[in-house]
Amino acid sequence: SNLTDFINALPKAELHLHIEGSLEPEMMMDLAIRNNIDLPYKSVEEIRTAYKFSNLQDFLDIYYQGMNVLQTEQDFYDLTFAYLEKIAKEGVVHVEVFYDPQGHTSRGVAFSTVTNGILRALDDGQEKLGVTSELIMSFLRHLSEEDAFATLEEAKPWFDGRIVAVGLDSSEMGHPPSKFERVFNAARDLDLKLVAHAGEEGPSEYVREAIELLKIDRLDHGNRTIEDLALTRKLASSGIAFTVCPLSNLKLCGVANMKDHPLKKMMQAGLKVTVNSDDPAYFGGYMTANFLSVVEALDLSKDDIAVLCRNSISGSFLTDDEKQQHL
Ligand code: ES4
Ligand code: ZN
Repeated sequence: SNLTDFINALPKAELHLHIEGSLEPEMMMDLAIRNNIDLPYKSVEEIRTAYKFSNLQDFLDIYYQGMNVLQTEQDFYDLTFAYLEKIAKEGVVHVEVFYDPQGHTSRGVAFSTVTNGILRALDDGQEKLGVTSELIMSFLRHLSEEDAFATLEEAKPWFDGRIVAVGLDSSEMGHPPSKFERVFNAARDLDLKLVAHAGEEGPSEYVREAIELLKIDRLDHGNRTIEDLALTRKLASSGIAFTVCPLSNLKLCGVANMKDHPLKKMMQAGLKVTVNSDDPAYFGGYMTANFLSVVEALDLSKDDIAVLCRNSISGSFLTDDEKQQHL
């Protein structure tokens, strides 16, 4: 349609994408066969039927199960390149990809296998599709600080510009940002950029901790920030970018209806909001679908859409010169 074409035509960056969450049921079945992995599903339809979640943990259980089919460097390459092919058609010119190394090393797949497979696809994506990219390593917050430190240590050979940032994801409730203050200090000392999921299910207090204790450069989700007016004002004036994921919030029951989504209120409060897909294979859509979902439910204007796209470029970790090329 006209609106889809308008969205696709605007240059934009995806800043919140878990590459393991781009594993489509078809590829899951193919890789299960290729790697001789037992799946608790007999068909693609059965997989899709299992994707009914009532909260974040429901989803994470299925997501960690699904990633078991990823075994070889080629699997990580295929996963990543398939994602890049999809978003190249949606006007995404740059992506900052998250991955969860602990979700793989804990089941015996080497850090180097995972990382090198993803990076080889990102290189090919730049060369063959013209999509630039950066890689962000996320710590699983349900695991220990010690485990995160060990992962940081193992990643050091890739801190020469291949892994540019660390993030914090997985089960939010009961695992506040404060648990990782020392790990984030160590990552900052290594000149890495810092991001963290906060205020997805957790309270605005977790957002405050991510800002004040972890001193993050960008906030993932942050939906519940606006429950704290003083914090909202502070983050509006700081200009930190928020990576909001509308279809994710709907599928994980953060909002009962897309009309209840806080994105427009966040924009009106002066926050630098961006639109992202989170785990597109699980939540029902890639970038354009996420834009359409909020544009329709919240009656956003074409100007609003253009602002969201510009925010994604300015909120990225590209250099000022690189940003200028897209703005
Ligand atoms: C995630 Cl939606 C979401 N929230 C937290 N952690 C995650 N890992 C992958 N998707
Ligand atoms: Zn996420």
